Amino acid sequence: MSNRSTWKCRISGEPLFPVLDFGLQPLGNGFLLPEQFDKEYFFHMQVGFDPESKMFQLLEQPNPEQMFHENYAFFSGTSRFMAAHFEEFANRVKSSGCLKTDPFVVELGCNDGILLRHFAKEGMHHLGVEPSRNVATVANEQGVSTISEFFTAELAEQIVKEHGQADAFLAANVMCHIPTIRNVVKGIKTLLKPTGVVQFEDPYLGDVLRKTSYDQLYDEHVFLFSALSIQYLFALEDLELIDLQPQGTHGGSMRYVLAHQGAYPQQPSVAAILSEEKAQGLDRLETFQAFAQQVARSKTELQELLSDLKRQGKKIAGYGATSKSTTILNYCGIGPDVVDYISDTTPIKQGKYSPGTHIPVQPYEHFQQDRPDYAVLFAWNHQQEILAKELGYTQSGGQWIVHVPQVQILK
Ligand code: DWN
Repeated sequence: MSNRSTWKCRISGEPLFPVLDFGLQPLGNGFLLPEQFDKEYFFHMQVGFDPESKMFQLLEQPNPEQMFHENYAFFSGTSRFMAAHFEEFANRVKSSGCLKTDPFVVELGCNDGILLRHFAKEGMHHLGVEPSRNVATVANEQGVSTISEFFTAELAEQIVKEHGQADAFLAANVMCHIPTIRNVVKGIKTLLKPTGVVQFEDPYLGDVLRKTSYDQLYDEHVFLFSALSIQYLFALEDLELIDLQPQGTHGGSMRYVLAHQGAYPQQPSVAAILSEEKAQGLDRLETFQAFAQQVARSKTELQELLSDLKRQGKKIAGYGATSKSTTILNYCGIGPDVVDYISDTTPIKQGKYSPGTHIPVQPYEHFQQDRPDYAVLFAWNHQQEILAKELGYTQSGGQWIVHVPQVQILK
């Protein structure tokens, strides 16, 4: 898969080079009931690279309305560690000096208000923009003023008319979901005060390649960003990187800090990380072709490990019905004959079945009583928090399987 395709880069308009093919995939968060199995939606998930914009992206993506709606299954508040992370994020913004007199803070994709509530509780002028109506309702109930809309350049003009320009534009795990990101960046430029600062974070391409965490690719993640690709994208609207802050969340993320060209000095982190990325080859097609081979190897290793355990008669469950697990289960062909059920604490997922491979999702209490021989840690990005919580399971002989950074049974 290395010839240019008819698919075009969403940033530069150049033809994409396809590098990965995951076959037919359902919606990552499309947990469903048996009566919905026969009309389940699938799309051909392929991933390509554009050497011009340096953007790594899905070729095809389902419509946003199909993915983000009134039954969206992911609530940010399910992890205590993430709640602490967002408090730290809010404190960093507050102490960064970008919030001037009577500041206005906007967050794109504020989910249940996990970040914005730290501004709301101080009575700060704020606005959340969240397309999934059910999570937007939770945010409003928490005192976070939220409108349920998709953010666009047109909406940005409307917000400026009603609220004025913003001192801070924030987003966490959102920007990489938006296929029309060029329009969003245009909106950010309109919305941002001359002294305003953009701060957003997303899973980081450099970590995905280093850890073979290919499960960060699913319908919702249309892009996996690097600093190189973000630099290219925002330069189209005369916005520039002023800082880069690597994060440990979601298995390795990057916080991108940007402002209008020339408004702030550039921190040394920018030059340092851009040059690390060139050394890692994030600007070269060959790097992504090598990644595709790592992904194929990881698939074989996971299939072999699970088949071997099944041959020994072991009981295997999944832990965390993550969006990421949808890619692994469908790509590796793992169904309920291998993984009996997936434990998850999110009520909206419980009693449903995993997208595509139809493994039952059970409440956490089921896992606590059942104690399977092995648990596949699909929520591997929360490993530290989960292993601390599950000391009892581990001490009673339960074993953990992870596929990141390599397929293994944890010692
Ligand atoms: O970008 C996105 C990220 C931020 O969140 C979205 N596209 C969708 C979602 O991705 P995900 O589902 O892969 O995220 P998580 O945070 O890895 O999901 C964790 C899942 O595991 C949740 O369903 C909750 C569950 N969980 C659990 O059952 N017990 C989580 C923890 C920490 C636990 O102890």
